[in-house]
Amino acid sequence: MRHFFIGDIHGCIDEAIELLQKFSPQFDDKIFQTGDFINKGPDSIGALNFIRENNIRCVMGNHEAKLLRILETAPELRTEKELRFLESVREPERIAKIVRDLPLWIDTGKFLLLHAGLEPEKKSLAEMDPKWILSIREWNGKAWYEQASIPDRVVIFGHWAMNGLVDFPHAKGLDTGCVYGKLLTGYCPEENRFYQIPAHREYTKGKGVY
Ligand SMILES: [Mn+2]
Repeated sequence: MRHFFIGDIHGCIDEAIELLQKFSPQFDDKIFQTGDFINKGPDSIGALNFIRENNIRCVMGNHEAKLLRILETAPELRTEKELRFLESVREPERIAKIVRDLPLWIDTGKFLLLHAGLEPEKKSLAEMDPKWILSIREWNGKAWYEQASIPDRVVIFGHWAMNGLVDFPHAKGLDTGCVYGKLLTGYCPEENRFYQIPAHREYTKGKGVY
């Protein structure tokens, strides 16, 4: 049995399919994804179907959380930007039904999967503010993973495309900016191997906001 962790897909379905083909899953392999499989890129619905068809276990990303937040807002109070978000994911209600149940983290006993990272200065995940689990990059000007870890766990995360691949014994960062025309990354700990697929194109401009 192997574990395979896929980074932030953001609707880049062609690259996601290629990445999984490259890994070539066997029946007893367990596949996971770091969240943010929707929005920004070309095909959020395709990404949702990909996740479901391949029994991929995901955590909540900030973009899934944002979708739920917008849908909870009364329609007349939604901003232009929020309306564009709903339009771009095409079937927001259908996606919401699935992402509503996504956990903030998945703990396998060896690996701890979450979207962005750990809130430093907190002893356990339960004490951490979900806001940070979904969105942290730096804390006091330094990367969170230089200041936080969980004993006996490798933390697997995404979210920080601008920072790129992170490869420390206690933390692996898998968002390598596929939607920004860079790479889609997967990680298999049993093989100690990162799998990567180059983006077919630049789907959206970074604008410094990743
Ligand atoms: Mn994110």
